[in-house]
Amino acid sequence: MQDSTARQNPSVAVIGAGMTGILMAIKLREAGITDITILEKADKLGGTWRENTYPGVACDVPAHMYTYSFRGNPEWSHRFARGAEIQQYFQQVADEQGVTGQVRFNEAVESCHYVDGKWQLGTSKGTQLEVDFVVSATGILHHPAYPDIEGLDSFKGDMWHTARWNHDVDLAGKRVGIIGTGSTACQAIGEIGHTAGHLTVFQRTPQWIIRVADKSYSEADKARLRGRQDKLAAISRRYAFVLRNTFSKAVTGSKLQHAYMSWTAKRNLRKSVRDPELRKKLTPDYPVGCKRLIINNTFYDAVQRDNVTVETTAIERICDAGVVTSDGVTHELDVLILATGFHPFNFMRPMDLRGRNGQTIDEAWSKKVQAYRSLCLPGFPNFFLMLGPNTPIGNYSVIAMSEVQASYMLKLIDLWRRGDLPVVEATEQAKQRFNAYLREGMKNTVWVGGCQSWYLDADGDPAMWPYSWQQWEKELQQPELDDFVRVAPEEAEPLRPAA
Ligand code: NA7
Repeated sequence: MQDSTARQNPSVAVIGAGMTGILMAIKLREAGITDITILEKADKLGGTWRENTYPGVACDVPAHMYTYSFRGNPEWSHRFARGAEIQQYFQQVADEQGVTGQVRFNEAVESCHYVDGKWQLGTSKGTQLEVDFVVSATGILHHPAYPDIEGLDSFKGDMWHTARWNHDVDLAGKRVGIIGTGSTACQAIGEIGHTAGHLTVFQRTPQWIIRVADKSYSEADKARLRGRQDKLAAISRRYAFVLRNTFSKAVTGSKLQHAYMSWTAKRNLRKSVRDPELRKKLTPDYPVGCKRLIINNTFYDAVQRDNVTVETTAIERICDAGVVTSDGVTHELDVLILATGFHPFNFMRPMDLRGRNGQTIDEAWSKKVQAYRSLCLPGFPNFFLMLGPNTPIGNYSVIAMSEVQASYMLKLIDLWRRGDLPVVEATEQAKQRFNAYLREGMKNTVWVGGCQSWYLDADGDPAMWPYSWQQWEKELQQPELDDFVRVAPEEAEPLRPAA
């Protein structure tokens, strides 16, 4: 074990400079840890908000709640902030806090191996780094999922994924197709329905949608909030109170809240879509909230425009001219947009991550993608996975979740600094206990309602937090020492062969 002086200022590598990476850099420094290296694969920070620039991109959590608790933002233009201003907010906070200057841009971590009590990192620039701790802040939804449809590459027009928007192509007057009707597609359709000559929406599964008024903030509104972090915090708390007691409860077992949420979504569809045939096409056959509930005010209006068609016949293949559906019709297109979501279980891949004894992350996760408290992986000492498996709580702010995780993680690092933990490594038993507890809670949730969604892992189990927000906060208040390895494996007495 290192001596206590060497442990006072551990070296930490933070992988990723998105919302959680920026947060970690700030929180580590507040805890007196100064030896921090932030490695970012791209040339800008911002993560998901840097990558998603499609028309209509916005956050579906109210902006005043989708901020760091220590830095409210008086400048939001709308209740639901637009992608570009969220990106600007993160950029601004990182600049103010001196984080931007600490980021090594265009430097992806390619390998990360635990060797002799330290993490050794190799980057795309060919540099090597040795640190005590690694924080993987690589985000959940950043590996675009391309659909496995025959002939996808044969399409002769322009084609792109929503997370790789091609701003060089003007959609005005063009025949555009979009595959998918998730949160991203609904936002994009609301915008491109106005510009495309004709838009065909290829819908495999309809979604439940609710409207929440998106008020815009005037200059006077903003002026009232400038310099008033107390007021901003109060607004954030009000939104958090509402979300915790409505959406979060509705998806995790409250029958009353779920009935209300269902009524709201069904009423929205009934009131918004006049044509009964179209309404039927847009009516899901699974419980409200089973897939992530879509908060959107533009989709239903867009699909009722004369230049927009909702196509529900299954896609058979893609050909050079467009999309061929199973009824034999070829939908000729100039542009095909893939709003087909992300691979949420890839986390820090394709990084070559190896823990103790050379165990790879693929080996550790060969049976199931699981963690202890979403954050720690047995066999991977002093390694933290921000927003890891079972973090999301339905439609809640991931920033709030990250802040709770960050504070829990710093308590663990403190235990290591004081020498109370030889390494920060959850035991396999603790991980199994934690995951059994999650499975138990999952039975009461709406996510086991029989739908397909990115919430589900390869076995069809929801990788969500199945209890309340309050429970999440309470359980991450203090680490339970017994759930962690107490003797560093390399220092444990070697087992004697039986006599
Ligand atoms: P989602 O919510 O995963 O939506 C993906 C959409 O793409 C969904 O409608 C899928 O239909 C559809 N899809 C995926 N593959 C295919 C194929 N092969 N054929 C037809 N349709 C397909 O991703 P989003 O980007 O919208 O949202 C992700 C999150 O980002 C969102 O929840 C917010 O948190 C931010 P399906 O429903 O599977 O039938």
